[in-house]
Amino acid sequence: MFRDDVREGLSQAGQKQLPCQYFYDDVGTALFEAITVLPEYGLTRADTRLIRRLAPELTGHMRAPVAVAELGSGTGSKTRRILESLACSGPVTYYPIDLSASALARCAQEMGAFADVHPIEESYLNGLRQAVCARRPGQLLLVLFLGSTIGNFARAAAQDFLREVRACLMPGDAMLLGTDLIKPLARMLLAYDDPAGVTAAFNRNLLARINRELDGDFALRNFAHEARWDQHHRRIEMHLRSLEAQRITIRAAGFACALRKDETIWTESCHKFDAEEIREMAVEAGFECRVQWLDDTWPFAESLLTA
Ligand code: AVJ
Repeated sequence: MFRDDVREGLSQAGQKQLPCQYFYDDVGTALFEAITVLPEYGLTRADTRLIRRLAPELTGHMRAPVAVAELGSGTGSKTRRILESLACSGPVTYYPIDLSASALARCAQEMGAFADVHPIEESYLNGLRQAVCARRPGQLLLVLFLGSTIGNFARAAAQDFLREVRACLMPGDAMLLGTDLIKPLARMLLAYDDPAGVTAAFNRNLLARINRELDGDFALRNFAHEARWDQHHRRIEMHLRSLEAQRITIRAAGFACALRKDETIWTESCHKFDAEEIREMAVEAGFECRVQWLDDTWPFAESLLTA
């Protein structure tokens, strides 16, 4: 719950943190849409290019009838091509799973032309379990986890997550996993700290959201956006650095905290992978990595993992 997670994250003795899932209020979702069209942020375009390439090949790996469950579907904009392609060989049932009711409503509206849509407003695994229960006899299940959202998990948690997904599936089912790959450092840092300041606004909006929804008194100009590369964990970290010593009160959480000058709040981890590592994680989780599609403009992989 937002209030409790904020209190817990900001009362940490060591590194203060705020969970990245709270980036996505309406303002944050709009800012993220803007990030996806930035020249410096090639991730979403690479994901879209690969989906355009692989969609026609999917029917070769998944015989109809197919049910598609998408984790973190958002509005489902990238999924249309996959549904269209699968619909060529039979009726498709689509379960978009997301915590945002407004995104799910738009998704149902836009995807209704290509599939029988059943939105599930739930967290990833709870939603997947609902979709598994709802699937009809003889229907294969294709789980979509696109856009390198898995990168927000720590590596061990990502491995556990893949195992949990595998445990929900039957032989013949599959998962399509999108992962951003390691690339030259300068390119990775620019993608999370663009000159136009869109990512900085996306990051600071988290403080603005606390002010809006939890009656906080963060002065946003007192915080600098920072993107760092952690070589050991092979991840980009986003932080908000306090430009001076300050005291923050969050009235709706009955809580106040002090920040030292240069102390940071850690707001997101974006782990980067290599293609072989994904294949190893798949096998470790009980999948077979059937095919990997790699983008050659922006290092990114789509991996089809079969159960
Ligand atoms: C939506 C988690 C894939 O990690 O690149 C973009 C979020 N954060 N810019 C990513 C994000 C800053 C994005 N994911």
